[in-house]
Amino acid sequence: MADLPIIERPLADLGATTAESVASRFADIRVRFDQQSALHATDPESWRAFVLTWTGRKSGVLSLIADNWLKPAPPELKRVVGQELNRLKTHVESALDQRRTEIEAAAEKAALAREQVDLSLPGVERPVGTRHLIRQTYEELQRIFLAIGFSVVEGPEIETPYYNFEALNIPEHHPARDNMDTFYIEGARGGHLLRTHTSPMQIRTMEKQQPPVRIIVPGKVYRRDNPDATHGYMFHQVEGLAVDTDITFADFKGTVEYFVREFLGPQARTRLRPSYFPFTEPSAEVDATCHVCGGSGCRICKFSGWIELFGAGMVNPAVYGFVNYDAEKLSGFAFGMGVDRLAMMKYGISELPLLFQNDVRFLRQFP
Ligand code: 2U9
Repeated sequence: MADLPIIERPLADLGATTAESVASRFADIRVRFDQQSALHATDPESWRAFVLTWTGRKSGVLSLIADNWLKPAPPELKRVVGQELNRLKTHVESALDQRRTEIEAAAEKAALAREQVDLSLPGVERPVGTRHLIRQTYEELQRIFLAIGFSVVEGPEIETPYYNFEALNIPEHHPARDNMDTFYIEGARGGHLLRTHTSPMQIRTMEKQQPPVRIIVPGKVYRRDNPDATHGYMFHQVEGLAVDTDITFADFKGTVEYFVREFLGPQARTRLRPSYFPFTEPSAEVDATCHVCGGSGCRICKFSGWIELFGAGMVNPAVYGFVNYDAEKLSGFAFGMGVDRLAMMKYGISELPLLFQNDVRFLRQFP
């Protein structure tokens, strides 16, 4: 690339037999170098090639001059050629150094420019997503109960009939046991099942812990329901249990009212409607004034003014027998909430499947 044929031949062939003529040969080389460096200085790629051309160990110009001019130079010229070559080397290397720093500086500047963030430019919106509504609702329920001394325990989704039914006072032949509602794993009724509520974990906790007990148990539960607008075969529950030596119905009612005010706002009023659950006695459905119409009646509350929130009741003493708790000395209350249902109610969602279809157009509405 240097197209410097003269360096292929010894100085003698070029008639450079005096110090002056040697110096002028070298001056030609230097001029050529300066010309070429100016030519190749623009883009890093050709510059690298240019550097190699001049400083290449094997066939670089400087090496060729050393091989063809210095080595064969007659003794009387050796020192002159040597000096000239060193001066040329110094010139070439300092020029290359200076150029390299300029190039690196330019590359650095270009990189900086490339990286330069023009803060005035609008940022690139990276959709970060949000916590799922079920998660948001669950965390709100957790906040409400942790604030009054409840702790959170979680348990296995695969349970035994004993913990999912028997220990909860749901005797053999109780309709809830019907495999209509329950997913049995080994097919045989005696086999394991997918829990239909998180209550088994309350039993497991009482087996391991002496009273007082104040826990909430969140988690997925499974029921063999035909999916429709408000039912799915898997949904999320939060159940709660408080057992101690002096818990009264008033404590139960007070806790329920505290929850409703925290969850729906201080204006929400509570109503307890008698109900039945095998594991609570007395049992109640807890209603709250409709959060849409404030109780005056609207489409959401089917013009009743009331919205059914969750089920609850005083723990049925029969349950204590399964966990060696002394029913004479202890009393407690429990509740069970469908988190999906509460989320739909709170965020005005009419279709349960919307919560699980991962349609960002839907999910994006709830920051
Ligand atoms: C023990 C003792 C009592 C948990 C309770 C309910 C009432 C209830 C339903 C609400 C909506 C299930 O998700 S849902 O379909 N649950 O209404 N659950 S009392 O009572 C217990 C639990 C454990 C040891």
